[in-house]
Amino acid sequence: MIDRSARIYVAGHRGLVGSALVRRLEQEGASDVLTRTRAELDLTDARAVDAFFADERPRYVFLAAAKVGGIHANRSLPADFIGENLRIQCNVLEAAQRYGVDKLLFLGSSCIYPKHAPQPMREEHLLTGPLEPTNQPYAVAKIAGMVMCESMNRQHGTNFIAAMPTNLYGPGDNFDLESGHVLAALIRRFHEAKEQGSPTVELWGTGSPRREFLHVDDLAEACLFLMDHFDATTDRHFLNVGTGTDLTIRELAETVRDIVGYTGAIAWNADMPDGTPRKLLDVSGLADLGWRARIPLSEGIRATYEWYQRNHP
Ligand code: GFB
Repeated sequence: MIDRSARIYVAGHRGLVGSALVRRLEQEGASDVLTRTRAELDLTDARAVDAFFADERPRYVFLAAAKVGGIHANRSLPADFIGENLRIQCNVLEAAQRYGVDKLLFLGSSCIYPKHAPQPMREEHLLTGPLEPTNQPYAVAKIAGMVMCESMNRQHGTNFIAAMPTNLYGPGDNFDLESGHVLAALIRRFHEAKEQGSPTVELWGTGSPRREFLHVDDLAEACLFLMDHFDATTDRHFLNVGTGTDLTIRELAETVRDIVGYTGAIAWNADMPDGTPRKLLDVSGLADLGWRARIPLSEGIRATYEWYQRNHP
C-alpha cells in the first residue's frame, strides 16, 4: 500500500483524470497531496520541473498531465499532441527518477493499440501493428511514455507503472464541441438542442464505430488500486483499465438523447471521421488482481449530465 501520509504529487490536477485522482486521494485520507497549476509550473519546461522536484521531493507521483482531446482536436493539432506530451512526460519521468520518487503511475490511453488489433485488446498487442491515423501523434507520444517508464525501470531500477484507460467521461470533462471527446460533446449537443427546440442534432461519422466508456471516478479508484497492488516487473509494467463492454456510437447517442430528454431526430455527418472501428480493452489482468469497474454507463451519464447542468449554466 502506498503511504497515505506521504507527499503525493498529482500532475494535471485540473484535468478530468487529475481532478478525479485528487478527489479519490482525499477520500482515502491522503494528507499531503501536492498540485501546481499550469501558471505555477509549466511541465514542458525541463528546468522548472527539475527545480520543483528538487524543492518538493514528492514520494509518489501520478502523471495525469497531458494534452488531450477528441478525434477532431487530434486531427487538427497533431504537432501539439505529440510535442507537448513528449516534453511533459520526459521532464516529469526524468525528474522523478533523479529525485528518487518511490513509485509513479503514468496515464496511457487505449489508442496506443494497433487500429486492427484483435478485440478485446490485450496488453501484449502493444506495438504489433499500424496505428489509427486520426490519433497517431498522440498515440506515439503515449507509447514513448510507456517505453520510457519501462526503460527507466530496467536501467535505473525505478518502479514506474502505467494504466491504459479506455475512453473516459465524467465531471470535469471538456464539453467544448470542437475539441472534446464524444460523450461530453453528445451531452452538450443534445442539451442545447433541447433548450433551443432544434428539430435535429447533427453528429459526426456514421455512428457505427464501437467504443468502451469508463467513468473517471472508476479510473481514479483503479489508479490507486494499481499503485497499491501492482509493481513494475520485468515482463509487464502496465495494465488496461476499462469496463470490458462496448457499444456503438449510435447506441451511445440514443442513450444520451434519452437521458437528456431530447425528442428530435439524429442526423449523421459522414464527412466527419469515424476513427478506429472498435476499441475494447481486455481487462482480465486487472480483474485477476481484484479490481472491476463499478459505475454503470447510464448511471454515470446521468450524473455527468447533472454535473454539466450545474457547472455550465
Ligand atoms: O471521443 P472521440 O472523439 O475519439 O470519439 P476516439 C469519436 C467517435 O465519436 C468517432 C464520433 O466515431 C466520431 O465520429 N462522434 C460523433 C463524435 N459525434 C461526435 C462529436 O460531436 N464529437 C466527437 N468528438 N466525436 C480518441 C482519441 O479517439 O480516443 C484520443 O482521439 C484518445 O486521442 C481517446 O485516445 C481515448 O475514441 O475516436
